[in-house]
Amino acid sequence: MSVANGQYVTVGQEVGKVGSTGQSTGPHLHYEQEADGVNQPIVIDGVALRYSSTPARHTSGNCGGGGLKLGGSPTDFSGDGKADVVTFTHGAAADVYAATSTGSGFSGTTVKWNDYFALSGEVPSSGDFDGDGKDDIVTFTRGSLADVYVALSSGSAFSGGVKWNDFFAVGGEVPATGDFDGDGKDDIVTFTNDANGDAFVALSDGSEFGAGVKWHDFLAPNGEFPAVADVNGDGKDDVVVFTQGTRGDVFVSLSTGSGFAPATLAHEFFAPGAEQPRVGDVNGDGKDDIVTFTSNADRDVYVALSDGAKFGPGVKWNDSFTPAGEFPYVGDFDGDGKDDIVTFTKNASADVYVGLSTGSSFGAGAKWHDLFGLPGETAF
Ligand SMILES: [Ca+2]
Ligand SMILES: [Ca+2]
Ligand SMILES: [Ca+2]
Ligand SMILES: [Ca+2]
Repeated sequence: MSVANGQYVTVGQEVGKVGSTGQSTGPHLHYEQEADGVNQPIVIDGVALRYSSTPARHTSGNCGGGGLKLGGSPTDFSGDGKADVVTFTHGAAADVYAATSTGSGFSGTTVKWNDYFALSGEVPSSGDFDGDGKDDIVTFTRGSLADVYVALSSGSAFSGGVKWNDFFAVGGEVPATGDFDGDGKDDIVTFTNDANGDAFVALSDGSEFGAGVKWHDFLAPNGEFPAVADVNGDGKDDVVVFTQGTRGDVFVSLSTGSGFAPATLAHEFFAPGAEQPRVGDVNGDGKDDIVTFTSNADRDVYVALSDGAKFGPGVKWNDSFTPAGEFPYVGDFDGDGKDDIVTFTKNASADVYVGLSTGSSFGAGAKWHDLFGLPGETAF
């Protein structure tokens, strides 16, 4: 904090800096304005901030999924070739709702797929861990327990959570999923994301994840943003690292099937600052590309296509998609082989918009669902 308790402040004065402490998963600042215990409207840089829906706490709601380093994961829970969406309520209920794609919308507003999974503070993700063609869900407790639970998809529900690893992604590490050995079953990776920059992988055997093995000893250090993608299209998932900040460098570390090769610079200025980087094969050539959402008043979406080793120039594929505060993601929602974009507004109306890929641009956002991914939930 930049000011003392009880200090008088004026418009334009710095009251605190963004940081990452406690249970947080990314830089953010808790901020609230109260008068006699009642929340007052907050506007910062012309953007109105909402409050959490939890009545016992008056906390700004800008600390939700936006801080999570979720770069992309498979979400075809029904196994029909079209990506679906899922939301984790966390809190006491810890419910999981999924809405499946019809190719032109998401259906199933209130279809609960699991009623106790991914408690508050845990990091959920998705992948096909048993290799049956239907994507499953995983949750990383992190902290000192560092347990990993999987709930397999039946195509219309997720099973009860089963512990697949009992020591992986410790403390505030950044976990992700991908098929790193190319056997058709998605595995897990965790980045210590600190000065050590270690990356550990635990391979799936279809019913559990093996012990974590160090696959790289300096990848995505110091809060950089790691994502998992098959950049060279060989069937083994690789790691893409966005340094963000003022450099905006992008590094790629290819999977050898048993380790990650030395990282190479693959793009020189992409997803700088607080932009939201993602990965996916947006032109359908079998090689995963990089996407960034400026997530500001410009609402721009830029793409850089993979040539198998590097990413080409950044090109604007949509100029009005994701304003600040929303959570964008990537998936092939219409099943044409080209990954599309989705955004969860994460406000009171909790709308979900999709922009379909033409192979060289994303179409205008169309509302595919009108109440999904409420404030405080993790939806992707
Ligand atoms: Ca695998
Ligand atoms: Ca690869
Ligand atoms: Ca591609
Ligand atoms: Ca598509």
